[in-house]
Amino acid sequence: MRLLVTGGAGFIGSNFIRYILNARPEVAVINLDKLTYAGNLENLTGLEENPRYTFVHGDIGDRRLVSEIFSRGVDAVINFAAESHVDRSIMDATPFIETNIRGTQVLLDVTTEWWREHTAGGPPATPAGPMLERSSIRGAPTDPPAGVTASTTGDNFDTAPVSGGGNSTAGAAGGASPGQAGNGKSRFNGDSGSWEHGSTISTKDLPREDRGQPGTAPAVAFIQISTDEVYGSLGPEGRFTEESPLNPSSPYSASKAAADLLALAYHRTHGLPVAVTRCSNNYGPYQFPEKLIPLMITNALENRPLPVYGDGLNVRDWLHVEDHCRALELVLYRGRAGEIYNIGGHGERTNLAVVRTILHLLDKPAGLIRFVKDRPGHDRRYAIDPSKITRELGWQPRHTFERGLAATVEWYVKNRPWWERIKSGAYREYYERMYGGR
Ligand code: NAD
Ligand code: TDX
Repeated sequence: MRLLVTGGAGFIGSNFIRYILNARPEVAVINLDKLTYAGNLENLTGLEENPRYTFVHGDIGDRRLVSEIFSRGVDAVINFAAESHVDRSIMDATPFIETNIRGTQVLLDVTTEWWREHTAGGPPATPAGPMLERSSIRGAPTDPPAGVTASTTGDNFDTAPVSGGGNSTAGAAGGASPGQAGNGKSRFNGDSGSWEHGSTISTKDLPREDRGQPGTAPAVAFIQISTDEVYGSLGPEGRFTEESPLNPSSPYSASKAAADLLALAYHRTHGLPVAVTRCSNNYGPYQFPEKLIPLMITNALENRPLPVYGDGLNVRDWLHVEDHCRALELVLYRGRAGEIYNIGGHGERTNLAVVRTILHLLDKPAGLIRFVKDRPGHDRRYAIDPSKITRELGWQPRHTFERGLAATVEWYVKNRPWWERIKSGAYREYYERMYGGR
């Protein structure tokens, strides 16, 4: 099965790619990522030579590029790509609207086009239900189209060869690969509209169709990765269910809510087998140090102040990223089209409790905590009721917050060069703008 994973150079996407390649030998991943400030190819170190992994540098809003990727074979899409930081959306909502809404629309359009073309007689009358029969049908691999003009972003992109996973034997694994030139990569030049190195890619060099193995086909064609933030803020009681009304507070969460509704509308209108997942706050390795947990760990390690918004009593429901990845695997293989699945780790904590635990784990003084001006529109409490995914797909979180947080702190201690490079770069400028006047 060939999965198009968007935003795979970010925190959750990169964890998912590692997870799924390890868990599912029949899966090959194409990672489409724009490499914004949050995209970091170092998150995927070690996968470069993996024949089941391909990186494409580009924008999900680039229709031509997305169509080109589909023409080379895709069985399902998982859309992680997004502008993901609430504080940035307060400073400038524009990229949030562009990527989270318009980008998602382009992905949905192209996926729907593919779905129509490859579903005999058009979309099914009753869209719900597994797509087992259709899963192995994909666009026949073709040469890169002659005369492809520059992408709308003007991006160039590199592709490492795609190999069919599972029972596919052709492709790059251990031998000649499409357009391979020395470093094992072909490069599409969006400006000239041509493939560089490796002359033309011949159809016979492209990987054969992976027809999947019994039980290994996707149940849905498109998973939209959403967030509990679309539900807005809770009071001290209650938890979000899939039926809770949408009531987003920030430009970020409003853009995610719009994308959810678009995805569900493409299911209802066009029959595209879509599932929407809404998870709570993730934590774990490779999280960009602008989000609460990695920011606090890295600041504490540098003996810098820990900026806590407002009174620090806002509550988030923490989910270890690996538990999230397992939930997504289940939705991919067994989820029902047209459904929403809430994913939460039963990990409600106040921000202050999280920060104090981090300081304790690092043996740093509580005096590092600084209460700073609150975030405008700051949601007070999130809490997810994950009983639907537990009931229907048998998912349960495996990480307790205490153990997961301790392991995460340890990861940041051991991987100092990873976050130091981020913090010493463009991030510093942003950090000044965000916290300078607070
Ligand atoms: P992230 O910011 O770490 O990564 C986002 C990735 O998307 C980056 O690699 C970035 O380069 C890429 N990207 C951005 N715009 C793009 C575009 N136009 N085209 C292609 N790639 C683009 O985000 P994350 O924390 O990994 O979140 C992933 C998804 O999960 C997002 O959709 C987010 O809304 C959702 N989510 C995250 C959390 C969380 O706690 N981190 C919780 C709930 C939901
Ligand atoms: O410096 C800080 N100080 C602070 O008190 C930061 C960065 C955050 N906070 C607070 C704000 C929130 O109450 O910590 C909490 C968590 O903040 P973030 O890490 O920014 O996450 P949040 O706003 O809850 O959103 C996250 O979870 C839902 C992700 O960033 C979103 O992508 C996801 O949809």
